[in-house]
Amino acid sequence: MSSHRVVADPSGASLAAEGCVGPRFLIIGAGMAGILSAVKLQEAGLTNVAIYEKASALGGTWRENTYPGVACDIPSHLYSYSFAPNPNWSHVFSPGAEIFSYFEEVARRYGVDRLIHFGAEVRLLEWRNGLWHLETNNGETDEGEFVIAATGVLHHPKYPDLDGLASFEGPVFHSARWDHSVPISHRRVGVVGTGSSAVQIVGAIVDEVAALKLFQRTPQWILPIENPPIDEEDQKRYQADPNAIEVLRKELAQTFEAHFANAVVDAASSEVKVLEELCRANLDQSVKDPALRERLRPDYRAACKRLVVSSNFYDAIQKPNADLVTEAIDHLSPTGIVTKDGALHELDVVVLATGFRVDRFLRPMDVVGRGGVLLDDVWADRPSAYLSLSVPDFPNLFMLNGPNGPVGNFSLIDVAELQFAYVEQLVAQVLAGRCREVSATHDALERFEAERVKAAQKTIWVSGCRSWYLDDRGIPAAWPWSFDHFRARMAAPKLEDYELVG
Ligand code: N01
Repeated sequence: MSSHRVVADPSGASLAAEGCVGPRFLIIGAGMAGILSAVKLQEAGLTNVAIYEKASALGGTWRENTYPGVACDIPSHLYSYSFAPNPNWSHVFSPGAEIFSYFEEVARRYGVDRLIHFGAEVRLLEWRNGLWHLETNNGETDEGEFVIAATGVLHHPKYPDLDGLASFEGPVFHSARWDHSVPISHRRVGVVGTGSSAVQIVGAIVDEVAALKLFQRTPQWILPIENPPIDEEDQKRYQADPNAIEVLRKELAQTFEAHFANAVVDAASSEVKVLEELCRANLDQSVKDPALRERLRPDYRAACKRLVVSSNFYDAIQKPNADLVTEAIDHLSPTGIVTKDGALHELDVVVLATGFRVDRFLRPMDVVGRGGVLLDDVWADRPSAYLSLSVPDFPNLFMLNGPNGPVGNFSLIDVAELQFAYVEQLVAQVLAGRCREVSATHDALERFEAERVKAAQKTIWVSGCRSWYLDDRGIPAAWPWSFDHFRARMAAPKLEDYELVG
């Protein structure tokens, strides 16, 4: 450990430092959770921090998703750091570019931007002699006592395995790799997929394109939520009185917890039934043509897949230049998409809104733990981590928004803040000299996995649909308990579930 003295609160619950440096923290990723970690470490006086970011800009998902219509489906005043409320949000659900600017501004304000090594993709993390050794693809190396993996969940685009994809002569790109050099005005655009990304894209581009074809493999339930602008008067009120934002945040958090986060983990809950009713009424009232309405009607329960919210999707798909294609895709030809019935849908541009590989986390980097254990081997079947943040034999490495954590229907910022406060308490064990290494025990992880898999049987996610929540066994890779339970588990670590070494 560095010679600079770092002191821990005698309770072990909070951190403080004397001098400007202490143990070194290597943060992987300069997205929402990476920025949060750097802010919180500095706040605790732990200033020996480096952030490694593979791209040339910060912002994570908000840097990568720039497709037309991109926005967060968590209200902006809730999808903000608790320590950095933003009185100036333009909409209840503000656009992606505004969220991106918010993260840039917070990073600048808290001096996080100067800690970031851009263009530095971590290719190796290896635990050697009590330190994490890091190597990047551009030849940088570093060493530190702690690693915070803030690598995101919805990060690696999933490209569909469609025959003839390469033969299509026009531009083809993934929703998270939108090619802004490709004009779409007055062109024929095909969108593959009907998740949150596709629904936002369709609503945003339908009036601009000549023809829009939406290739639907599975219909979605759509929850109608309006997105009004926040007027100047309210913005001024929030500027003058930060407490007003705090009150609003509390209200929003309560609403989201009660009606979404806590509801979806109980398929029999009355709140889920309310969501189902709202979605059914939305479809019945919004779509005039009975045949189209039935083609848009899912045969599974609302919220089984990640619930899609939209105030304009049904309008968009009923426009004269829009066409819902429900026949399965057979292949792509040089001029368009050919469906199983042999029809050629001629297109100029194809957008693959086909989702993400959600089992990657730290990968593809090589992570080598104690005794040469490879994370790739440990996760050969599927990723797992105790409470989604610690893996046995990978000491002093903590994940934010790691495997099987709360991923949907609540602000991931709140999730990451609670996780970080928990991680700080584990780090405090080391800083207080109680140990040099801390990681979950094998037994704790096994117990957690067994409990999680059992609890998942009650959730709406296993009520009969295909979704990105489900792992290769059909078990939701998500937190299957209420948000209150998550908050309670994050309040303080049970140290008996951790191996404290040295
Ligand atoms: O991805 P998805 P997404 N042939 O995985 C279809 C967050 N997010 O990017 O349902 C044909 O949900 C697939 O079909 P099916 C949010 O958490 C949030 O839209 O599997 N189709 C599905 O329709 C969200 O849940 C926001 O049958 C194929 C679609 O592609 C998550 O990101 C905005 C196919 C993929 O849907 C992911 O959303 C955007 C194939 N071979 C994203 N392969 C907001 O905050 C896949 N599909 C608003």
